[in-house]
Amino acid sequence: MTLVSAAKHLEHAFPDLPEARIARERCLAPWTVVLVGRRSAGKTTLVNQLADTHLPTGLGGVTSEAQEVSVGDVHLLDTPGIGGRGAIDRLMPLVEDADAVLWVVDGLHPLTLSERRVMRECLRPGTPLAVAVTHLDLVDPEDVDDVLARVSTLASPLGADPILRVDARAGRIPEGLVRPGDTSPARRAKLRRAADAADAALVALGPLALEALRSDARAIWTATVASMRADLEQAIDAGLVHVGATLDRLRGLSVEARSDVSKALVALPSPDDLGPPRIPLPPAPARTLVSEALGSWGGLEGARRVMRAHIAQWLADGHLAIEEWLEGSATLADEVARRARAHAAVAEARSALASRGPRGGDT
Ligand SMILES: Nc1nc2c(ncn2[C@@H]2O[C@H](COP(=O)(O)OP(=O)(O)O)[C@@H](O)[C@H]2O)c(=O)[nH]1
Ligand SMILES: [Mg+2]
Repeated sequence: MTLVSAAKHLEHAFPDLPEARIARERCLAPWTVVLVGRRSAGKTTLVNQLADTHLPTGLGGVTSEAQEVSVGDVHLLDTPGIGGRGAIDRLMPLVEDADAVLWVVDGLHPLTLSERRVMRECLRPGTPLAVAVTHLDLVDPEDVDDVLARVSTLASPLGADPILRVDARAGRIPEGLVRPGDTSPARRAKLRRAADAADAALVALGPLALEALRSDARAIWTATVASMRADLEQAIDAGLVHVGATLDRLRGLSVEARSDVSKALVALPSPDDLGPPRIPLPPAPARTLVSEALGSWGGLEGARRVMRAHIAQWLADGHLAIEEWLEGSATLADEVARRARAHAAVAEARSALASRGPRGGDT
């Protein structure tokens, strides 16, 4: 998976997460190619050639501050020349944030010690690095190959590829010079931060809405039935009801309890397609002469037993109804799927970041 598709995955999974959007935007943003090299190597001339601009060059036009110029989806950043004090401090932040670096090397002074030292300090490992060797028209044609060989020997250990001969003032600039691949460590670092933020956001979302809702709903139902049972037990203890009357009372109370529970459940934070659950009422007691007679003979203990059995059954029926109520919600099912996709997207983005070698190629 490319960096960009990893970023898109992340954003798709977290449409509401600004970090994911920012990472995607950064990964799709124009490439920043930073031109570095000694003063008068031909950086600004090269930028003018590539971007069809007229920035001042030569001795009268020494670049004193970094300047950005756009060429299609690439931003070229022209920089002051390496040389003098403070070059590392000036270049480091620019090079660190670069998607690619174009090292402009003056073929008349190919890769001085200070130039190589600055580059070694500033370059992040893995940053695509191309080298353009200029001024070769002023080099004795017999020495050109030696110059290029020297540049190759000294720049290759820093990861330079390709190393091309360029006349900055005329002719076409080879494409490969400013077209970095999908390899920028700066972008990878940004995407890694976005994946971390997405992970943190997933954790902050807490358990799935479904789980929280289920446990809240179960708690409300259990508490309602328990309080009803306590009321009935009180009535039985006070000798107010025998078996038959217990069942009547149970039914009356359960109508109230069911309506209370429905109100409480509908008020829970839940997707809006979740109407009230269909909690059944306890079955109506069979009223026969025999049961009436048994009821009045059963005494308080009999009333308690009957009441407990009915309540236990009703409690279980209610839990079942709540499960069905939750499972029937399309919005909740969507939320469950969305979370699963989000987890998968973060994992994919992470493996896309991990599966590429230091130079960015698939390993
Ligand atoms: N002969 C020759 N002159 C070049 C070449 N590249 C750049 N120059 C000249 O070198 C001078 C310095 O170029 P400039 O772009 O200002 O260098 P910078 O300091 O790296 O930005 C300018 O006068 C350019 O015209 C080249 O390949 N051959
Ligand atoms: Mg310049």
